[in-house]
Amino acid sequence: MSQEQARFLDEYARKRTHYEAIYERLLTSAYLPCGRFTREDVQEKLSSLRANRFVVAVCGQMKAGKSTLLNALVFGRPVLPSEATVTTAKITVLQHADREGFSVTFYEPEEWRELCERAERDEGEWGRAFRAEVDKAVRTGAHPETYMGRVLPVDGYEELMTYAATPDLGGVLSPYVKEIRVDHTNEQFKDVLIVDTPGTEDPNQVRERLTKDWIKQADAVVYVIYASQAFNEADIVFLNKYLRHVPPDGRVLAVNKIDLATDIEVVKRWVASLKTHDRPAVRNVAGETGSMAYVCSLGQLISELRKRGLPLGDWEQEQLEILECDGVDWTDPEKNGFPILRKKIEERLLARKGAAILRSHATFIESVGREAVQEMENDILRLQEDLRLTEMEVDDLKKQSEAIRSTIATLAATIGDRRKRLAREIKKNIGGGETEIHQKIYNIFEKVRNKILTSDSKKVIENHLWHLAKELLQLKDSIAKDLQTVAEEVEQNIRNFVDDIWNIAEQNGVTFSKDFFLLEIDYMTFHRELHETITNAASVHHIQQEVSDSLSILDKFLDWFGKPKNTIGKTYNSLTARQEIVKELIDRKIRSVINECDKAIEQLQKKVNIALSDHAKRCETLAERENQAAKRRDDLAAQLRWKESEKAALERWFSELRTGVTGAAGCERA
Ligand SMILES: Nc1nc2c(ncn2[C@@H]2O[C@H](COP(=O)(O)OP(=O)(O)O)[C@@H](O)[C@H]2O)c(=O)[nH]1
Ligand SMILES: [Mg+2]
Repeated sequence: MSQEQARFLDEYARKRTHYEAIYERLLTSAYLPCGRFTREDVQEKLSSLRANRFVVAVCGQMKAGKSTLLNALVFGRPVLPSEATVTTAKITVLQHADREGFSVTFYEPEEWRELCERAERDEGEWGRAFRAEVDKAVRTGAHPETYMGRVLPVDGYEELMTYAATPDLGGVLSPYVKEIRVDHTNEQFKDVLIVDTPGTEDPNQVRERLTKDWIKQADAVVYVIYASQAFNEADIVFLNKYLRHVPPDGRVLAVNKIDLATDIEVVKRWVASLKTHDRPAVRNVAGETGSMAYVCSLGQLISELRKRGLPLGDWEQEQLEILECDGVDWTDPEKNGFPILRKKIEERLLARKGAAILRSHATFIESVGREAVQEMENDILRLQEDLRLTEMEVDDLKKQSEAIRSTIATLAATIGDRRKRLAREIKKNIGGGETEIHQKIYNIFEKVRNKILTSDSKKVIENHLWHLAKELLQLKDSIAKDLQTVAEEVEQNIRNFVDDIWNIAEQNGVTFSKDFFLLEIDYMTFHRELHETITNAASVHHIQQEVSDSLSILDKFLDWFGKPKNTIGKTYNSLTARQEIVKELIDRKIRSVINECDKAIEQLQKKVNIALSDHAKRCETLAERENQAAKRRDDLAAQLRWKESEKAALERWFSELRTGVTGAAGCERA
């Protein structure tokens, strides 16, 4: 292999690995699908790159030495059998594997039917032979139906002969076999499928079709010619018929058995003369002389056997003696032309397909890359826009909830304040009145008690009692008035309290829920009720009653005046008790007013709290939304960062790839 070829092979292997890595990365990345490319497309490309093999089709007339040439080239020992007859010839596919082995493929049922029909009609040698061999096979009990369409592994060369040799030599199943697969371990042909086709002008139309298919997909075709009859009619016909469509850089013409040519120079002159031949068909073929290799396959095969230290069998020994007859050492590669043949095959394979494979993958990867980058750019734009909107949303939500929070705080503070003030005021008004009233009652009673104890004039006592009665009546009025004032003040305070809430709410743009409006209606009801409570208390009906009760006690006291001292003492005590009752009664009234007020205010506070808690809930929802939006924003930002870095990586990656593409094209030119 030339240095250049070796370099290219290295380059090919390197790029192939590189592209495989790219496909793998694409498949594990989030780029796919992108544009018109799906994961499956990429997967398919990767499989094709992995499975990609060069195909070399070897053709030529029967006995031209195709199998011998391949044995020398690929195995270095005789592995491919020499088929003896046209019926038993098989298409043999050589492929690289971890270890050597064989398998056979039988004809498909339809192919077999087609063959049988054809053989029925064929009156020539092939038809007769085919029918005879099938009869023989059937007679041994090997019925075709058992085998058609199957692929069987073969255990060793001996068994292979059952399928490959002529029925005479034990190849009972040979007529049923369409194709033989041979696994070899020659690293040099790791990526190459080599097909040994049976001769040209094959009467077996199924086999001929398969041969044609192989030639069609071949990257290089090696046409083997028997030197001593080079370019006979059959060669000209085949070359014109099948190889015209194979580009010249895909063909190698191997002129074999040069040891048998009387004079190789005569052959070469003959080949050269073909260029000016009268027949265009011959001239066409002559155009190929540039890709000719003159070889002695047998010589090379023996040399390979020796190189491997394998013993020569009787047949090889015999052949060697024949080869040595003319005094030329055909086992010498310099003489047997194999290095040139090898080089030509490699050149054709690598130049034609190697670069094409790399180019096709590079182009594919570039298109995927372009679309991926494009898609990523679109994604990035979309993400940027999303991010902008989300950021705005976060800001807006934050502002909204801040406004509500501050409103609630202000309201809560004001309401708390107000409530305290209101409670203080009520206490002050009523509480103040309470001590005053007590004091007054105490004074009045005290005065009377003193008079009673110190005076002995009935007139004077009577007089004092009258005073007492008058003062009590006055007191009654004054209590009534006091309580009336308290009621008004309380009402005013509550009115202020509610107004405050409304004002603060209005100033802060708080919209209260429907509940809050209902609340206002409640306030009205509450006002009325409170007013009534206070007025009822202030009407001091009961106080009046008590006072008049006291007066009647005093009346009785007057009646009893002049009675023994102990009666006076009793009356005196009962007056004192009466004083306590009046005091207690007034106390109760006042306490109940204060309680009522407190209760009412507490209720009011509760309702305001409910309204505010609605607000607080709204605020919580807003905060939750803000959190979510912020999370979305962070996600978007992270995604955006990731996309941007991925895009940069992709671009870097594809720019490296472009350099690779230029490399492949360069190799192709080389
Ligand atoms: N003298 C000579 N005989 C050869 C050479 N190559 C092949 N043969 C013989 O030619 C015959 C046919 O070879 P084979 O490889 O089976 O031809 P195929 O039908 O084209 O596959 C065999 O007997 C080979 O030993 C060669 O280079 N020199
Ligand atoms: Mg053969």
